[in-house]
Amino acid sequence: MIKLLSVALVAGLVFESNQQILKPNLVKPLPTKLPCVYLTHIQCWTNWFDRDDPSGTGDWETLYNLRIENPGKICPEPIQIEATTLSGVSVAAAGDVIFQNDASSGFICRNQDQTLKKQCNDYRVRFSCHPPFCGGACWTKWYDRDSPTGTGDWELLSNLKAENPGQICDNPIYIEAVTTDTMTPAISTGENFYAYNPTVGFVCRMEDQISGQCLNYKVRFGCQCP
Ligand SMILES: [Ca+2]
Ligand SMILES: [Ca+2]
Repeated sequence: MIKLLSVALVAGLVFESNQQILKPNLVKPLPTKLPCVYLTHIQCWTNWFDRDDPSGTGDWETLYNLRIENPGKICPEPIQIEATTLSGVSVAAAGDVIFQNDASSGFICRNQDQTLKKQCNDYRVRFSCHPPFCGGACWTKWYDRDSPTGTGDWELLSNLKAENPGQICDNPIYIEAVTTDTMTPAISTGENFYAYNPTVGFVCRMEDQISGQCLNYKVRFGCQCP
């Protein structure tokens, strides 16, 4: 669920002029040498893992063993761990004494630590991760090539690519535009945009505004992670 929410959060920044969200699966892979920033506020959960049961000394869901048994399925540096019983009951509600429960080493419930019964519950664990493990986008730096002094603020992808060779992927999947002074999202300024999509870029024309003026915007592009 969190993975879906995270993707929706990023995709929500992307609007064609007709407000349709672009599909990221139409994009070619990025050359690996392009500069890239991963947005660290994006997080996703791995699958649930249940490698052990409490019949021996306890329920050992250690990160070390999980990595060996599930190669590539857990990111190098998990941020959080979540453990529940196999039926979904939280650790706190299950009431067992837990020996270890952290994102750097995993989860252990030892039978010897339980006072009121002989065995731990059977637990499953999952870990939260950042991009690029989550998929999601790899972001360029911010660009502000124009100011709204002529006909408007023109931050076209074609111009930005020509002026910044090798910095922007061939087919960006997301675009984000904010004002240069207060970082206000473009969609919150109330101005009308002639273009605002990751294929064309961003344009605010004076003639489309009631005030006859545009704010100054900067843009960045989200590319498929290498
Ligand atoms: Ca288990
Ligand atoms: Ca600008």
